[in-house]
Amino acid sequence: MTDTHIILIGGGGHAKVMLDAALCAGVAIHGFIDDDPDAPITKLRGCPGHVGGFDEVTSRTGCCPILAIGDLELRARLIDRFGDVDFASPIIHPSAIVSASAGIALGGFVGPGAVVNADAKVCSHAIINSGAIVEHDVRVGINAHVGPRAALGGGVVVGNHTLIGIGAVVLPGVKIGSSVVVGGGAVVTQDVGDGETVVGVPARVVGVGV
Ligand code: JB3
Repeated sequence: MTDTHIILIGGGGHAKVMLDAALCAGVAIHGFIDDDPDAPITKLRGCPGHVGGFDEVTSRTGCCPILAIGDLELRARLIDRFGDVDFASPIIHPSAIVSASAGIALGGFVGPGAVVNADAKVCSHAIINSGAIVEHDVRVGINAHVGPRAALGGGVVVGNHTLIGIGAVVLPGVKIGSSVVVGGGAVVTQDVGDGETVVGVPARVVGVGV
């Protein structure tokens, strides 16, 4: 699919990072949607124009939105709201190392210095943030977020809408459910159930949110 007009959904800090990656990769961004027309992204050189609301995207052919907001619950709501709109191809920073055998699905983002290794699968709308490491045979679920400098060992499974916090480590083969929060800097040594929040070294369950 050739993206004609990529529209960033959101204009805050995460959108700035995505715009930066797109510009470095030579990917043209047509505009951004945000509730605030003066959102932070407008301060960036090369910032695209603020376009109208959702109708602007869903009604115009050739418009391909991509989520550029960090909040996973909001992202999940927006995915539902957009329905079967064609989302944009993933935006991948040119400094990221992505194996030829890895797969990054539509709407994904791979940040600067990230590594996605052999046979890893990153599902739609997932975020692999700056410097994160996704090792071989890992599966990152829909709309999951692997935070900056987090590291997923070989064969790890991450569920949908799950946050792996900044600098967290998940040992090889561990399975993490959906809608999980792994706290920043945690070291996950055993499987984590849906909706649980785990923190610490070794990571311990501190709450179940689902
Ligand atoms: O930690 C890192 C590396 N990045 C964080 C990222 C993952 O999440 C970042 O530091 C922030 O914590 C967060 O980035 P995000 O989501 O860009 O946060 P913020 O700077 O607050 O920008 C959110 C933007 O989304 C604001 O400009 C809001 O106006 C806008 N927004 C909120 N709700 C919305 C909606 N925009 C649209 N189009 N629709 C909405 O419903």
